[in-house]
Amino acid sequence: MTATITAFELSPDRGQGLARDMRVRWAFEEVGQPYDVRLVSFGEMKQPVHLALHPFGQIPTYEEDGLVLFESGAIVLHIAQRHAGLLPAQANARARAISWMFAALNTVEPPIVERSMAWVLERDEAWYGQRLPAVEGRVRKRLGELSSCLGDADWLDGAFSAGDLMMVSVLLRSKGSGLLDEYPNLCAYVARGEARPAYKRAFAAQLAVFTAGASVGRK
Ligand code: GTB
Repeated sequence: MTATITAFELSPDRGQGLARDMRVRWAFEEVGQPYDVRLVSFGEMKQPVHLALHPFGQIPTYEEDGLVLFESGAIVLHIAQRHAGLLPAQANARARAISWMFAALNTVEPPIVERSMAWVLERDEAWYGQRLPAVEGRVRKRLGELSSCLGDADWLDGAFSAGDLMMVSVLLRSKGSGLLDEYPNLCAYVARGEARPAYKRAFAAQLAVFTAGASVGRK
């Protein structure tokens, strides 16, 4: 049975691949599995039908054969565990790849999201300029540590894995702030992720949603 995921009917990023369905699409493409997408509006996400799938009324969700999942990390892990291509076969290497997934979501993503939410919600506040250095300092701390750990390796732990998929997805969100540019090896790492054919297919698919919406008059 083909899995169905949910995505924004109208993504605020205008199809730049920053919403969290992108990482799930990328995972499906890496393992060569088809998937269906059901688009939801902001209003629909808060209605009982969607809340039955996602307790917080968000995207993405995943449905397949009676199984319903939410949280992009859990969904990508599920895909990676069910299909070859995103997790090493060797047990310790597999556990390390999963550690990198959690590191991306639990350690690196929070300060990046905090920086991005500060820009979206607080940039007109008088105190924004005073707060920003501390917020950016927290992003720099994590990017600096990650940069040291990656060094000149292509991927975080040997071959490309779900850990890299998640880390690149998270880092992409910091691209617009300019902070990523301070770490050339991380920029190159993200570029390697974006150059993967599976990433390109996933990006094109989510961009097509925005393009189709624009052509029928949505803004
Ligand atoms: N921890 C959850 C996960 O990883 O799945 C977080 C899910 C989440 O934040 N979903 C967001 C959502 O549904 C969309 S991705 N928001 C609607 C709501 O909460 O009501 C977050 C996102 C949105 C937009 C951009 N952007 O425009 O750049 C980037 C990321």
